[in-house]
Amino acid sequence: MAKKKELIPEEASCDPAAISLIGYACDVGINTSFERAKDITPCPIGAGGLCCRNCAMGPCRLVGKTDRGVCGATRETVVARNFVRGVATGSAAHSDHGRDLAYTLLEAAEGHAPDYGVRDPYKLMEVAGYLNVDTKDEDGERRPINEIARDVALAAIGEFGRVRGELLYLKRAPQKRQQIWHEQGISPRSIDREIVDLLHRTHIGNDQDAEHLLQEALRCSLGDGWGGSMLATDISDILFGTPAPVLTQANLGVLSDDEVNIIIHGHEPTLSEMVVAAALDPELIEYAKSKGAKGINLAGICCTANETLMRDGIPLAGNFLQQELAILTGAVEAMVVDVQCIMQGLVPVADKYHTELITTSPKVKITGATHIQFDESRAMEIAREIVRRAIDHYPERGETRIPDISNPMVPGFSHEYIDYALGGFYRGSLRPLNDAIMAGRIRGVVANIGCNNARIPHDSLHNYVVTELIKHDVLVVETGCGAIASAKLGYMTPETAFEIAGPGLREVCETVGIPPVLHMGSCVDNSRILTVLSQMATEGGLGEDIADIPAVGLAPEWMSEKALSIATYCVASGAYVIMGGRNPVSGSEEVTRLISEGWEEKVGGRLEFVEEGEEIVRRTLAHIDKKRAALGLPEYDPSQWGKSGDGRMPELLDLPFEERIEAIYGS
Ligand code: NFS
Repeated sequence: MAKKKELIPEEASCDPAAISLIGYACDVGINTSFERAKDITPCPIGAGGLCCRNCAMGPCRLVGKTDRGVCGATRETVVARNFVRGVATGSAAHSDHGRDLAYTLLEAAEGHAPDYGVRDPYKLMEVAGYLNVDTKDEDGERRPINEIARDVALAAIGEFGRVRGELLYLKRAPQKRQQIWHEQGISPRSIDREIVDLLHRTHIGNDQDAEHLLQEALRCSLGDGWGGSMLATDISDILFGTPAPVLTQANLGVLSDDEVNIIIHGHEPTLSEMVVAAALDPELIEYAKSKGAKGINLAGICCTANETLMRDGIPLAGNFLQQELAILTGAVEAMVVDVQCIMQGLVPVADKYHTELITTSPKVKITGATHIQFDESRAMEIAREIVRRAIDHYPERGETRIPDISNPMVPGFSHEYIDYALGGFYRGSLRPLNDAIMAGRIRGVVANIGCNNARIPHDSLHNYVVTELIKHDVLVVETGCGAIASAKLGYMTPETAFEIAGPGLREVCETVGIPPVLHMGSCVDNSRILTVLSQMATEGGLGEDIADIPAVGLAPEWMSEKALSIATYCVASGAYVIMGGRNPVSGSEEVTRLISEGWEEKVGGRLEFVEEGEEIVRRTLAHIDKKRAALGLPEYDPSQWGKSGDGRMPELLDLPFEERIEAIYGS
């Protein structure tokens, strides 16, 4: 019998906090996703998209001489159908999240959810404008905030099932982009309709033309990016505040040895914002003290973490592959989850500890977990109940092993804040960013986003590509688990610019006081990146469309279907997108061509899957330089920059005065 492969922690992750806990799990024989990824060999047929199980005549595995399924479906059709089903599911997940927030706003505005309200009225007014909601009455007087909020919520909900026309938010894209969508017939008619339409097409006996299927995937994903996700971001900002920078910490070291630790995990801010408030309640803090704890400590995992991080500075415990590891610290009294990216593997791990895993969404129950269903009308009451339960577990805590590892970070870069940082309150603008790109101080912009994937050493590709890019003067913006990887690495402080960024990027970061890697939020907040790109395109100097900008989207460790939807809407918006890991359409050369060259001809963006970090960086920089050349911008030349700025001060201060003056001003 073959010897079982051993899990080597240093090969499974490059995060020292994760490595120590993976090692511990191996020592005590607790099964985690790292162990399971080692034990389960991925099915090579499914991995390439070649297994069709859309009807009961199959599953048909199109390998070897089998080039058609029982119904006659070709490899192209099967591979494309599998891919677009992923896009539809990802769009559904993001968009349904947006819908739930719109209903929360409606409940709040109508007085049925008394714990919620409009926290950012400016954002409400802006969104009212996009959704054609009047903010003034017939006499020109400002309507009451709650009336506007109600109408905004209803208009937002209407976008999901819009009867005629197309999504209102599409007009937020540059004119040229809107024109391309119209010419290609891919402007989404409503959010839900495109998802249903795409799923309908993949039923047996429907759309059996790979290119045609992929065309609808573009439309469906646009309903996510410029619809469901953008609404999710906007309404979260209205309800919970638009993010601005805040100082906090990232990695498992944020857990506390002498406080009640509660982890919030999942994606929606609705309950977690209430848990944040409940954890500050003096009565509950006293209750925690009565159980022997010093207080209550909250930390987040995945995108719920990103939501509360961006707005409240709640520290990050870790990203997707750290969810089981957090429980292995033995220091977590409760893990409270809502929707998406929650591993069922949490249950057996939590069973070994005093940790209570609590599901809260009406859409998510996990066998073996406690279910406390969330209800907006009793939000604070439920949050308090959850916090109280966590406190009750504190006396059951045994030995803990919290890695003493965390890094400071400054998140909170909403597009509104970036505008403000670059231009101030009265003349907020992206002009300085465009100017820096045009001059070549910033070579280009990369959005590095997406998940962890247990098939790829945890955080390794995120860390590699981000380091290489900022070294080469590329400004990196991030969301999701990619952002958490960079935060843990310590890249999200302005000081990082001195140490790692290339000379031009460093000058910009010093001038504005920003990190070279900007945390822009959760995965639905990729809509913030679309907004920034649109503004850059309309600001002038970088062409007139998103496709003209020297920018690339990366998801080097992707694994979720939401990532497929994000990648597809970024391509449909004109971006070049590279995803790491396995190519899910590798079973068909034709589909691989259709999503790259094929989509580039239609919409200007292309999607590629590349496994090696070096190649991802090479293609990214080549694309940025190609776009710079097409715009007639000067060739990237880092030797021009870095002769000014605070970053040189430590080195200059060591020089005698005369030499220092000469170094600064020349002889
Ligand atoms: Ni995005 Fe966020 Fe992480 Fe991936 Fe999951 S948490 S929505 S899907 S795993 S980045």
